[in-house]
Amino acid sequence: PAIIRRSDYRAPLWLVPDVALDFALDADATQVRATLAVTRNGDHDQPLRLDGEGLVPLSITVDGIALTPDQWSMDGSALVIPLSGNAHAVETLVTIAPAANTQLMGLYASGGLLCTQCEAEGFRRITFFPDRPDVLSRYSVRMTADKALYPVLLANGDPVASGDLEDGRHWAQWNDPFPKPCYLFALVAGDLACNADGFTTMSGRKVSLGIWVKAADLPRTAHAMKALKDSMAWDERVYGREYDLAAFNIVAVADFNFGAMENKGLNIFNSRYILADPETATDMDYDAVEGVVAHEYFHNWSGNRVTCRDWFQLSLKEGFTVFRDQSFSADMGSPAVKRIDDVRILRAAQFQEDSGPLAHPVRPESYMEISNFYTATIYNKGAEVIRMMHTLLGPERFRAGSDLYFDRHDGQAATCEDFVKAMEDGGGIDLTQFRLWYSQAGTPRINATLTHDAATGEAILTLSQAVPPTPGQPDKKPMAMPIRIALFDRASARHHGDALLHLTQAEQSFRFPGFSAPPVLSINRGFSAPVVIDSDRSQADLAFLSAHDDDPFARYEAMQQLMVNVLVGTVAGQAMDDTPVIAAIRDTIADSKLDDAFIAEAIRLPSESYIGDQMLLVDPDAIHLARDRLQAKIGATLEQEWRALHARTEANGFSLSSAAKGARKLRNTALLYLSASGAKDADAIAFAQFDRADNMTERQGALAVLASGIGDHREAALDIFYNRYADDALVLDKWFQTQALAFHPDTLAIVDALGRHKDFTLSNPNRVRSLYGAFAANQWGFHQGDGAGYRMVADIVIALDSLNPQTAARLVPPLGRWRRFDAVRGGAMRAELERILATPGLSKDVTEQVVKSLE
Ligand code: BAL
Ligand code: ZN
Repeated sequence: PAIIRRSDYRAPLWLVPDVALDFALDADATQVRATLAVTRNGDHDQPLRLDGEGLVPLSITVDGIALTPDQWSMDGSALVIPLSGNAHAVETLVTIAPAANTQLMGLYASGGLLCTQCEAEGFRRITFFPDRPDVLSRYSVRMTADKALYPVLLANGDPVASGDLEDGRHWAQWNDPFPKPCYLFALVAGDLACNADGFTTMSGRKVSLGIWVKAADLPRTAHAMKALKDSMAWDERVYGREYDLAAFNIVAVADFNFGAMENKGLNIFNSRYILADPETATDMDYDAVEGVVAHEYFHNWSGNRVTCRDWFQLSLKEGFTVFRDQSFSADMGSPAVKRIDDVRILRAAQFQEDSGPLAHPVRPESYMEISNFYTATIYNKGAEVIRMMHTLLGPERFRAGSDLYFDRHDGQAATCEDFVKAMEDGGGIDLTQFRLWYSQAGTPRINATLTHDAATGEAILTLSQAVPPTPGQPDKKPMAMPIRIALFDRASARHHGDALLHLTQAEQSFRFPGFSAPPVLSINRGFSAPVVIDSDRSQADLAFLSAHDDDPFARYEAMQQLMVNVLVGTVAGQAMDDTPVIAAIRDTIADSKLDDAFIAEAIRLPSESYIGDQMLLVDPDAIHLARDRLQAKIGATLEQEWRALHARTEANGFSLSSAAKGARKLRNTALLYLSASGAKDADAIAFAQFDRADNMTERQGALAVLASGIGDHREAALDIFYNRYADDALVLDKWFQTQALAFHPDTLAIVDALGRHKDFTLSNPNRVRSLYGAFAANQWGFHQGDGAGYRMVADIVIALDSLNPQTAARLVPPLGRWRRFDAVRGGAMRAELERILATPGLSKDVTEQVVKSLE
């Protein structure tokens, strides 16, 4: 496949200020008539070139006159029309088949609905158009459809008119006054019920809000509606951004490649990020609904009003919007726990990506298939880059920078450089060196050494940095970053305040006077920079910080590092002293000043894959054994504590308060450790929690414990769960996922059998991710034995590629980590990549991921 390069960017030759679309909707054959007002952009004699994919023009007219076959041509799948003047009206007619669209890109059918997904390049599957984000158009959209099948017709912008037709069909017209790129186009037709509400903006305009779902799902939309209204108010308060149309609609669909999509005025969501009630959604699901609703809403400014010039700038909207949704969720709940969760996700997904064959900068230089670049690097590292600017500038100057960015670029397709420049100009800062965060891939490693000069009473912190080589980038320059630290006096367990250090050089020393004795270093507080810190802090210092650090993230981190050191040492065959870990856990659960949610985060063992990430060569079996044994020992040593905690966190009645959510989290953790203790009644206690729970958090928590064991209640619980939720796709996903993630010796065979279960289907991305996405993230299961796990995932990649290449390509990266495993495993992983690559007709999505993974 061809490689698209950032350096090849050229402004569009033709612009399309206005578009009129007329859809005669039908699941099998939809007619699309598109009328484009096109204008020549600049002084050139190039023809109009319209992207298309799988389209055949049934008629083409220019200024009302039908073209003869010699007046247009196809270049590959693009339509090329020479035009004489500088402005014309070009009309095309095509027929598309939504029901046959298994890629879920363009216009497709899902559960009786017709809906669209156009980002990044799906619009070209609907009609001929310059499908690039720097062509902004005003859209007017007319839809006609069978009224019985599709009583609701929605599109971007505001509704203008509607009416009935004679043949049982009806029509609706929607206009969107804001120029937008075609990736933000959307329509939905279907039999939908509406949770209708309203919001009055800060300038007093009334906006009608609608969340559209299947009628039976209506009771599960209240949380999403609350999240939407909270988001609208938050964006006004924190960023001064007001909503701009009279209507804002959200539709939930069951089959969706992304989590959701920010189409102007008509967000389309994967139903898992809209629907929530206590019976079917965990607290994590509730939080995800809130976060994703906010994310898509915030895109109205960071993405829609100001969009991206080209797809290399994707992080301009995604990194910034993730930062915005993270900040929002922190404000709505616990900032400490939100930060811990976000860093855990960053490390699990982005640090892995950044250290492997698919590493790329936040602003990539090239791609084959842009769908492969909706990555943790673009989203999560991109958000960390914005967060660092926020840290460097402080909230007021950051706000001045964001105000300038929105004012300067409203209605434009902008670049990452435009954003940084606005931060410089608005915030009054020089970000010259900081820009490297956009161009250099790889996670910087910071070595921190603290010494003490007894003669001068100074503590001296020396930081050195190195950015590892990544594909195409063998040599790196030192980066600029904010490192927040504090130095604790051992005797008083206090410090003199945070210091924000500006690390800019390969090596830098910072001196702190006033220490008669060596202090304890708390570093990268709040995770101020997205880096790996190597420090020589002793287990005693880490234990000190895990008891006393007043920065919640740093306290959590000290605890995690304490555990990691024991686990990594054990895997390396050393006899490790685990008593500091157990003591720290005992003290943490006894600390009445800590809230339950934080305690649950702090005492949980690092994941097997995170332990693996600390090693050059991952030994999945040794890691599993070491972690399992430590968990069992913590369980057994503190058995009475776990019993007490499990009893103390039992609620009488469901609530979504932070305290109630924290108690459920801690209750599940207590159950996990109690089960690990080997106590004879643990299986029965887990089953009782499973059976009696009045909410999904506790029910699934108990199911996960039971599914990982080989106890008597395992099969019964799985059967009960299945039968109870067999008709609920989102909960059935949990049933698949829980088994795929289980620490069970037979996970491979279980997943293999689940792949043949009558409820498994390749046509639903959520189901595929629940089973195979989860399994590939289960380090012990996926990397077990003779490579059968690799073969199973490769089989799915091959089978899925012909249906939905975008989702298939997302299963490739776990196979690409072959360098990190022993020769036998690594060889087996490579062999599966080679087998995928040899498949005839492989998509460019999968080809790109596999080729890069093999390099
Ligand atoms: N723009 C794709 C989905 C999202 O990031 O909101
Ligand atoms: Zn987004």
